[in-house]
Amino acid sequence: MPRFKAAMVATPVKARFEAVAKEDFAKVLAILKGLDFDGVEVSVLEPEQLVFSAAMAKEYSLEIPAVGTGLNFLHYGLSLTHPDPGVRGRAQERLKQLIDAAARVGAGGVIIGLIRGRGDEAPSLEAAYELLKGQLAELCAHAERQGVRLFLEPLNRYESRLVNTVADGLRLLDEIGCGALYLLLDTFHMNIEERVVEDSIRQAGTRIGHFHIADSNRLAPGLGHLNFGSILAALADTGYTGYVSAEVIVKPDLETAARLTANVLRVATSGL
Ligand code: LER
Ligand code: MN
Repeated sequence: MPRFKAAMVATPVKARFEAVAKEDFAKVLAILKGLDFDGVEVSVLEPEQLVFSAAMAKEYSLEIPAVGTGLNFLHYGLSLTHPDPGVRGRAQERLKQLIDAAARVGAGGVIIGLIRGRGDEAPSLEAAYELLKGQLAELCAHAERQGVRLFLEPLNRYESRLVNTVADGLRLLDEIGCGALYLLLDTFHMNIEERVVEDSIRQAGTRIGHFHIADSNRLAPGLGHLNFGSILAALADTGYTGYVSAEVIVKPDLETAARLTANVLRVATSGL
């Protein structure tokens, strides 16, 4: 039996983000289904796009393990830590709408990635951190009521100064103390920020709610220099049996990127 479920990040939107499958959504679903994937992670702007994606994914019997929200920052500038309370409020509102939509369509969780902001918009990093804590506490209470999980993703320093490492993420989870808040670990960011990727995965342990896989250069696994045998062995050691979702630059083409992901999951987990 496979150890983890397989997904790939895709979007029905003309996204300003490169590590996502942007081809015709039906084509993406057909390719993933053909390669025996279990789910498709969707990156959206509006809740309606999630509802639409979920209806299509259902036709291919694919689950939606997580909903990416960072496009709302990249396209609309919505940030949970923006100095303007109006912008912060709109970010909060959009996330609540996406949590509600995730509950309706049975998606696994909602991602807090870039929508937290870069950390340099508020008067100080400390002020941004405090804003983030308050916003996440409110969002998590809402998510808990809706039966949806929130996935806080440590991001590398070039994308945000707020929560770069697993240790940062665990600290914030402890400070907030909300049962619906989990970590999303991403091997691309971890390769930049962690001392030993495998040690950090073990440290995160049961608080891992979702997992992004990409090679060192953010291409599909196998096209860079990360050791997915030891990374996925560390993930298995935590008892994690959820989704491993490829968030990769789709090169040389979608079918190859998806096939490489499926292969690495099969090979790296065959002895586990
Ligand atoms: C999103 O999952 C992610 O990893 C970020 O790099 C988005 O900017
Ligand atoms: Mn990611």
